[in-house]
Amino acid sequence: MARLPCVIVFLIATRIVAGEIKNVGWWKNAVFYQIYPRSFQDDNNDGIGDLKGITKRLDHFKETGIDAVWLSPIYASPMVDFGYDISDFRKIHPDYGTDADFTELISTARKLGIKVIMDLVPNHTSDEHEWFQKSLAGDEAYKDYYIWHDKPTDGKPLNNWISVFGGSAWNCSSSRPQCYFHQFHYKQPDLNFRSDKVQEEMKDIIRFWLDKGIDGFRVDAIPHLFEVEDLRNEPRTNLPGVVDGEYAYLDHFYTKDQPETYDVVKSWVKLMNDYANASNTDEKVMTVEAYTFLNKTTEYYETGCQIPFNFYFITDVNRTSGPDQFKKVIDQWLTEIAGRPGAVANWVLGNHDGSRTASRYPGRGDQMTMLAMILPGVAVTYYGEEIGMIDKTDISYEDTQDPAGCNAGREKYKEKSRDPVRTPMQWNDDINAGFNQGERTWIPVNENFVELNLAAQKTAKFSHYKIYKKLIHLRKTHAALLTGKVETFVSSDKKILSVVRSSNTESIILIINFSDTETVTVNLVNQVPSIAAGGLVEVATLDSPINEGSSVNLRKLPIAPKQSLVISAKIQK
Ligand SMILES: *[C@@H]1O[C@H](CO)[C@@H](O)[C@H](O)[C@H]1NC(C)=O
Ligand SMILES: *[C@@H]1O[C@H](CO)[C@@H](O)[C@H](O)[C@H]1NC(C)=O
Ligand SMILES: *[C@@H]1O[C@H](CO)[C@@H](O)[C@H](O)[C@H]1NC(C)=O
Ligand SMILES: *[C@@H]1O[C@H](CO)[C@@H](O)[C@H](O)[C@H]1NC(C)=O
Ligand SMILES: *[C@@H]1O[C@H](CO)[C@@H](O)[C@H](O)[C@H]1NC(C)=O
Ligand SMILES: CC(=O)N[C@H]1CO[C@H](CO)[C@@H](O)[C@@H]1O
Repeated sequence: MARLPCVIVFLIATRIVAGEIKNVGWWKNAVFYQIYPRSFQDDNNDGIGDLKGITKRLDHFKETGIDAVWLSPIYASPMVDFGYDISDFRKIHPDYGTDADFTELISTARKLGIKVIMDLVPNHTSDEHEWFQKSLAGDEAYKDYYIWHDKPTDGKPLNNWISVFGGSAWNCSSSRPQCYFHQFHYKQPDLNFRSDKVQEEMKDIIRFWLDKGIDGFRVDAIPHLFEVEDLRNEPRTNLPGVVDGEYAYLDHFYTKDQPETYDVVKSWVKLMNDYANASNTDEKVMTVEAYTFLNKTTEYYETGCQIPFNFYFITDVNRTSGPDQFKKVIDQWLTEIAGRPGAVANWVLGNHDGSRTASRYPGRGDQMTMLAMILPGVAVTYYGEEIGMIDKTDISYEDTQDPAGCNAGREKYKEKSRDPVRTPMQWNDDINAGFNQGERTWIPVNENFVELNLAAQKTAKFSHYKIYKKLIHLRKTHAALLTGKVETFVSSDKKILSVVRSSNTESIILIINFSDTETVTVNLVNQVPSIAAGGLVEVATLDSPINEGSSVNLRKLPIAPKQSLVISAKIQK
């Protein structure tokens, strides 16, 4: 009898605490920031950025108004593909620190209100992973963890599938008389997601990191998760100049975008929701990297995944694109969103695989930041872009670290190496740009750090950083940007793009002059008849003749070459 009250109390307590996901939708207007851990901050002066370094720099995000950071892989790995080849999904690579360092990072971030997202690399493991070693040895429990097929007796390849890195996607092993499938490097064997055991392993890994207090995952190269079971040959693309063995030689209808992939993502999202619900934590977030057709990328919204990355500002427009092409890229995503209830847009400007925004758009980096920040939904920033860092294009072959660059050889490494976008963060004008105080850095610092650094931009009257920070402030304080509708316009002379966000009382208008040579005069009141003729300039690009804080006549607004303005205007009743 004496025990009964305890049981009752326990049940009541459970009912009160469990069963609620907190802060649902916290991410809907958030700014996400990608940290490349090797290059962010090196605390122990070994030349490589680390977790302790990131923890010490978390104030930067708080001060700037960044809501969430995602860390590129920090897991144990032989580093054949800089951490995208994982040998233990639960261990942290010693280059980056210890479990204790990670715990400290998470708890400090939580105190500051900054969310932390981790990379999840599910398509394969390293061939040094113990699962593969056991699978290779024919261990019954691990036999089906990877995609194995019998070696053809005639010595021909199993089928015509080609790996993303080139060459056959099959490796016929000597110790197990079968061949395993690898979408990427042969040292990255693909996991078999048709095995329930593999599915459970991956869920355990997700739970493992959720238990450490993280806020979600960014899932890497998701379209490659499944391939057809019957190993049909893929058809040729017949692209000119592409030879057999190159990835572009085939159309990847049978090794990409399979319907089963969406079911797996759905099961992960459900796991994260159930987890948040049971532990009464804030909503967990999933972002996916899915380079594929627009309709296949946005299909991930149907799984409950909140942020299928929108890379169209990276892949479909460039410095020569006009306002029409920008409008098309913006409108097509917004149209897809409109057809998917609950979906929120997102805009990615750069990442560790491409070229930096300020290099892709010379003199127009701030314009791109303005687009990502003024358009509705989530804005995603790659580290260093808040200060307009540019590619370091003069890294020598000897100093090259990226395997993609090294493998291309001395003649061609510059075409392939991604090192130029991975140089140390430029904090200040001290030794090694404040990245560390050591003798060396794992990859050279861009010499322009003497002028181009965060500390200098904080003290300057106008700077890339000040523009970036002001834009975040606007997003958080103006209803037009939080929940307002969006319209896009191209002027009749095809020189000006405007993005207009409106609440009931105010419009926030981004105007971009695409002309490199002449000042264009626009009449915004013609485009948005409800606004007052007097506007306030909230943000202006650096050498704009019209400064922040100026009052302007929206019926006759001159925009200098290459300049952009963000203006607020009241709606007239
Ligand atoms: C959260 O858990 C409660 C109680 O278990 C359940 O009733 C509710 O439907 C769950 N909510 C979500 C969003 O999963
Ligand atoms: C896979 O192929 C590579 C290159 O041909 C070879 O060096 C390697 O040993 C193979 N791996 C296995 C497990 O057979
Ligand atoms: C998706 O887009 C591709 C390429 O634009 C197109 O071929 C395909 O028919 C579309 N699928 C659906 C279901 O609309
Ligand atoms: C920009 O895009 C256009 C059209 O897609 C393409 O023809 C051109 O080569 C690209 N320019 C650069 C610098 O990438
Ligand atoms: C855009 O820049 C061009 C080139 O300097 C200039 O002629 C034009 O007037 C500018 N547009 C606006 C709207 O001011
Ligand atoms: C889904 C997944 O993990 N994809 C990854 C497969 O491997 C390549 C090469 O390492 C990565 O770039 C992908 O992101």
